Amino acid sequence: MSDKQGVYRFSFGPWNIDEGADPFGPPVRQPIAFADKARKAREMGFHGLQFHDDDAVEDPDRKSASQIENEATEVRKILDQEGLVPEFVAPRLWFAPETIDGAYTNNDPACRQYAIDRSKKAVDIMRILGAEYMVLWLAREGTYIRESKSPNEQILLIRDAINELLDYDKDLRILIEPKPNEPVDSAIVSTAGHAIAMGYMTKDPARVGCLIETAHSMLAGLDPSDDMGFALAHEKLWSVHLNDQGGLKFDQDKSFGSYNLRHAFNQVRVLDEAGYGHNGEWVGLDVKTMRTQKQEVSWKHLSNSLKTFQFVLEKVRSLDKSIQRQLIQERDYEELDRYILNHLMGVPY
Ligand code: 3MF
Ligand code: MG
Repeated sequence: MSDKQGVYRFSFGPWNIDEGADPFGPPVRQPIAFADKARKAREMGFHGLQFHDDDAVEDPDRKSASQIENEATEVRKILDQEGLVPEFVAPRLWFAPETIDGAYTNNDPACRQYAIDRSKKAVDIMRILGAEYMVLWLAREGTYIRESKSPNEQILLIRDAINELLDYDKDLRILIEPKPNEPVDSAIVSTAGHAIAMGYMTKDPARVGCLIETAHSMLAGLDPSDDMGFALAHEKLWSVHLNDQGGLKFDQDKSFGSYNLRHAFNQVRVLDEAGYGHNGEWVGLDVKTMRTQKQEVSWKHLSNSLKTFQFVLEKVRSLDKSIQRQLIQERDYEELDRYILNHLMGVPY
């Protein structure tokens, strides 16, 4: 093992074990208590959990500071009991009536103020939990019709909102999680490039990084391993959401590698070769329970994703670099393709 090969820390969010409701049908499973999800996380070998603000404190809009403190402290106790670390807190800026037409980019200044106030509450929750950073998935920053907002202004409004949060907590680190569409038709911060450029526009770029999600890159028509590489080159890849996606459809959040093993291999290859994880960067999952899954086995997508990561990691590390180098030198990329496929299929080369 070279000194670039670290030990990974894995996380997922409580929303990743869900009740199976979709736009066409109701829940098909009973809710599972947070404490049970946390216990299951530890049993499956995860090291931490991800949070939305309201995964830790239900409906924070209606809670006083002391109620928030009490509820978040209870969650922290459960994490401590299970030996789990809270990775991040993300403000849920897409559910309240104030965010119908966007959060930081809403055309109504009162709604924009709501979004900032809610984000500050999320920072407070993050501090009580002891989470490492804030993730901003800018779910409703964008448009359904182009004429409803100015793209230029939207970017400046997001910059101003991030600046206000950076001022609110001088140690705050923010990771932007880009996604090109869904729920809005056209998101304004839609790719890794947008997210990183957004960070450079803020008053303290050193505290703004990004989180790349496999499915989000694919929905933008891009290769997730290239997006990860782009962010790594900028030293901005501070977390990932691994999952899978069967092409350009709705955001499926399938188990890691379940559609395209070679995609999975290349994501892990890019991460591992760059020494990702060495500074504590998390390998986060963002995977959805299949609606067909029964209650008692509604976490298998998580354990499967973890197993696939470990399997693919072994493939990455056992790749014969001298064969790869030689084929690159000879520019025999058909043969390189053969070698990679044989390696992935476990066929002798
Ligand atoms: C949406 C997502 C989100 C984010 C989460 C944390 C519900 O496509 O990926 O999951 O990951 O809000 O930022
Ligand atoms: Mg995600």
